[in-house]
Amino acid sequence: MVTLRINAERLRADIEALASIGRSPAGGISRTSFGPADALAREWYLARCAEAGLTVDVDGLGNMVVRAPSDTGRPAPVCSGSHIDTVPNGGRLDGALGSLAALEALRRISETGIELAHPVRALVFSDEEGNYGHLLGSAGLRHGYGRKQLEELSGRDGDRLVDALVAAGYDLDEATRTRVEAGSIHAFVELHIEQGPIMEERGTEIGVVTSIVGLAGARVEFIGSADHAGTTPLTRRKDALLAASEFLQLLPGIAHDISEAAVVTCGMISVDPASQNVVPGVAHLTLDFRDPDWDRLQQLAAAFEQAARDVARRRGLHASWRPDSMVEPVPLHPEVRAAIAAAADGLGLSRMDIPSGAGHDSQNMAWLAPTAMIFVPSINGKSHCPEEDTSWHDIENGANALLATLLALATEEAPVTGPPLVAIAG
Ligand code: HGY
Ligand code: MN
Ligand code: MN
Repeated sequence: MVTLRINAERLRADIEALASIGRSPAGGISRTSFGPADALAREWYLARCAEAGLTVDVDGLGNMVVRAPSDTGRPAPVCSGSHIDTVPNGGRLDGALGSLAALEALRRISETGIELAHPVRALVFSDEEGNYGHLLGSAGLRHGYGRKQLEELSGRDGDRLVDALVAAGYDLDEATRTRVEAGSIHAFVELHIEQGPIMEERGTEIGVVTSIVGLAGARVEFIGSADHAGTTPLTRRKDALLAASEFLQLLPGIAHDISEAAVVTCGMISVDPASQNVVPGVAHLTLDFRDPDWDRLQQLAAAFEQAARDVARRRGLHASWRPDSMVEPVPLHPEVRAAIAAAADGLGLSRMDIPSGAGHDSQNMAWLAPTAMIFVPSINGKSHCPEEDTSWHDIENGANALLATLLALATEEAPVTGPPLVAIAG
């Protein structure tokens, strides 16, 4: 058995350095994919890789794949990684931890020159936070995007993905060629913060993630009539915001009737025109909804759309519903989970099985390679906000569990014989 530990000081310095890029005045970190802070973070990351003598390939969607110069890709590599983009005013660990721990693991492996049966690679996926599309970079690796599909994707600010890609120096033809064949990766492991309160409440050091929730969303518009706020009687208005408000109040009840595990969120709302003295003519909403069950996720989508149409009709307005592409819930791979559990046990760390209510790139990687995830506790369960944090002790434990898992997979001490998800699900 190969025993190796990460360099905790170096990992901490990296986490702190990356956290200084994209600091927002509101106290958190804003590194929207393909924006200026994301570009600086990528530059910083590439410099860390160069400093360590590692080679980086960047694909047409900006996914970064890091390898030792001796790695020819044969036999198939064991990969690990996460993302360095953030939500607006987010925390310093969501994605950053798994990206930097994977780099640290690869650095330790390459500086010690351990003999492995499979090379180890570190990955950083683009736009995991879905400014332009749920788990954009890993979705590209999984199924590829055609030019028309890329052209249809737009971000929170209404900007088009293709314009953002071109402005950031990417080639759109290359973007459409981004794809990985199922089976070309031996195994994939992602370290991530839990982003919820359960591990901390139980005092558990390592989470062995069993499954990842299904993700869906939509852009909804209520189209009424803009009118004078002083002269239009309340009975004669077609107020788009009031319709939106009635619709939003219905959503938790609809969700609960379909599934006790479902969650639904409206995180963005805007009206048009936006003026204190004008009745809103149009209200634009974004919805995010999730469920661990694929059929129920589709039922939720149908029920929410119907509710929007019913509210609009009752009030004499129109509703439009533009669905995001849905991401299926996935079970994680039993053999990779077993490798994580054995690594935690070998390090003397307490562990528990835990499902993920957050989305992750592993959700796409599971279709390409046997995949599993490691969680570490989140302080007060906070995430997607500036308070997001994990103790340095838990970070070190998680990174060591990741390194031990990667080594066990890469030396074949932990055999992975099972197929990726496509065959399990089939
Ligand atoms: O939204 C999510 O679950 C993830 O953090 N992208
Ligand atoms: Mn996130
Ligand atoms: Mn994340």
